[in-house]
Amino acid sequence: MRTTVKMTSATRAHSLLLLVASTAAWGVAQDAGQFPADFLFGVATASYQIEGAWNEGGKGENIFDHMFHTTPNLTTDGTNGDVACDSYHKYETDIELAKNMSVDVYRLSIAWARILPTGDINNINQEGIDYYNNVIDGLLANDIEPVITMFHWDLPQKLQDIGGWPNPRLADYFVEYARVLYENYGDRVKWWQTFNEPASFVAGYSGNTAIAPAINSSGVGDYMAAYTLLKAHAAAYRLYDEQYRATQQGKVGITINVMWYEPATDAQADVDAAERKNQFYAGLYGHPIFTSEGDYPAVVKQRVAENSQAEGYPRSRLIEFTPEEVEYIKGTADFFGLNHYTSYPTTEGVSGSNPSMDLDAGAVAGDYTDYPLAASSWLRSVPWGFRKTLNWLVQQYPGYPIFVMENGWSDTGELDDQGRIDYYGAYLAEMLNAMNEDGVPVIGYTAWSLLDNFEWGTGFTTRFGLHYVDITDPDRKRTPKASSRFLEEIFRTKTLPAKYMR
Ligand code: GBH
Repeated sequence: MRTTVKMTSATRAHSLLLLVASTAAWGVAQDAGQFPADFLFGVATASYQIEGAWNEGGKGENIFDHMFHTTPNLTTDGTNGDVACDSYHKYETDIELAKNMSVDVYRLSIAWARILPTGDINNINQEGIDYYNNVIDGLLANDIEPVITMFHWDLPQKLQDIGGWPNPRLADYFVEYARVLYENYGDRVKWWQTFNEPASFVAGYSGNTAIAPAINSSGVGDYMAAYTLLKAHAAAYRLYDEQYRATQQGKVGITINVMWYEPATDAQADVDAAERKNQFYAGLYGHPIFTSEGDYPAVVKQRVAENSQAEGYPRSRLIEFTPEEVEYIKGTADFFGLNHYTSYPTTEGVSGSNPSMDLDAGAVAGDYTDYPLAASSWLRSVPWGFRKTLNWLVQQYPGYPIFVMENGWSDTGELDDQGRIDYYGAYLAEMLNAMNEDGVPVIGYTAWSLLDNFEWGTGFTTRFGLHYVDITDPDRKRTPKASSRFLEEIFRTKTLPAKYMR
């Protein structure tokens, strides 16, 4: 029995009600897990992975269109996002599916090249503006609040032609794009994230062949991209703060992926290596924004500078911030958007090419082979790592509410997806433990993903959906999986069944 649950008197009455509900549903009322009444539950998607219609409605070419059209068979099954789930045409169906899951919020991303086909505001595509107006209005008409990601990796190709994110001028383009979004949607959209998973898309410059633009400038271009996106993020936040917050009264954050790197042994060298890995992977983006001192983590600055010097570079491969830039970026978020999937046992050692972020981190991530493996080779169910991640974030970045923007499990498309149910049950339990026992301020959670969508490297061979999508059907028929029913009940009752509590 849990006795340490913190409860305000305001939530007590509501919780009592839910206790009654959970008694009826599961029998063991006292052990069910309780979310706050105002907790935001929902599902998440991303434009390139669901929309399709790659050349319809006035949309410009983006870097994934370009990469997949010029380099065939990059994905495991040879698919790409040309049609994906066809959500461009089927958004009303998708809203209905979300509605059927009793969500409070729906997280989607906007395709920059649908709004600005060539990336700049000299050419604004009204059809693109209208499309997202329809989606946003459709959500609101169903009492679902939109949570919007401005950038989930699908950069307009024209901006890649001038160098992409390593070009610091991209920050100027991004802030103009953000302005168009605030102007057109800010009256109705109250939750904004600038970027989804910086660490994942700067990998497009680290030689990762499945993430566009698939440029190999490892240990150089990826740090440049990180520098630019941090300035772009800060500029978009400050624009909102200065010109829109007073009237629109929304929140602006950024979503950072934090895989958990756990020391493989008690040896100090491994403890230090795991912490370094967390700092190189998550801290590189979190530290400049969410700490009171700002700037990149000291260990990152020091190691990249030392390695660069040893390698004969005339300067650090990390583009260092001026004191003015440190101040400019510091504090530019209203919440911490978190994507969390899994954990890795970590030891001190050498990994990665020379030069690379991995080599700079000086850590080796292993594999928890005793834990359940998803269809994705990188994903195991290690629930306790979620609780550790949440506690680490509070300790590193005190004072920021955490909105979990992605968490999910891949299989090969089973409708009776018990593996996904087990994953969600266990991860939600650890999130509740972090909230109720450790006092971590988690305010929302959107599950990845509403649909079996196009997965970046593995196409449709690994499926994260709460709904099955038949990609051989021109109509892309959607079928609810058992997990969608499982989460629906949790979302509606804001209660986690007792049997999942741990
Ligand atoms: C998220 O990335 C993305 O935001 C989302 O678009 C995606 O669909 C979802 O997760 C599921 O993958 O292939 O061994 O080189 C999660 C973080 C980082 C996980 C890159 C996969 C590649 C590992 N991803 N990583 S590997």
